[in-house]
Amino acid sequence: MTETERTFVMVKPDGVQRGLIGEIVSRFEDRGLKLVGAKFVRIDRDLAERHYGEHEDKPFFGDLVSFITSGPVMAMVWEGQDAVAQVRTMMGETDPAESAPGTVRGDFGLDLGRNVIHGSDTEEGSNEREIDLFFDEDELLDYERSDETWLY
Ligand code: RTP
Ligand code: MG
Repeated sequence: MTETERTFVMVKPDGVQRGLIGEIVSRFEDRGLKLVGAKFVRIDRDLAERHYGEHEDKPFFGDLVSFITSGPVMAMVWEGQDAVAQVRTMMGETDPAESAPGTVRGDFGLDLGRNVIHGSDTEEGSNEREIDLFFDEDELLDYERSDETWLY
């Protein structure tokens, strides 16, 4: 049984610099997901370290925090049936070189660092944790689209 859920998505600094926000938003809209929150922000070091806290002992942690704080990001919350897994599928693999054409990273990613997009992973609670880090409750909008019969 599929479940309506929310997931946290971010166009990373490289995606913003390359003008890929619209392209990425379009893909999720076309897939039928619903945008329920969005903000264009520059992440500070504290938020970056909390967001990527699971990687704090990894050798790439310093570079990852520097990169994600290097310029503005487009932070979003998307809702739909199995939204977390759907977005992960549409993103591709962590390494663009291993990502299938048709995925965001397979089409636009350059390397492990500059991989354009972040999405919550499927680990239980990751999506809620990341949404809470970036958004207040009143910044997430409940609304009906014109045709809920044909979309989620
Ligand atoms: P993300 O969290 O950014 O959506 O990426 P992900 O789930 O696909 O991959 P994750 O394992 O969570 O890694 C987070 C980010 O760290 C960088 N990374 N570098 N040098 C390395 O071996 C390495 N491994 C991961 C990537 O930029 C990845 O997106
Ligand atoms: Mg991850």
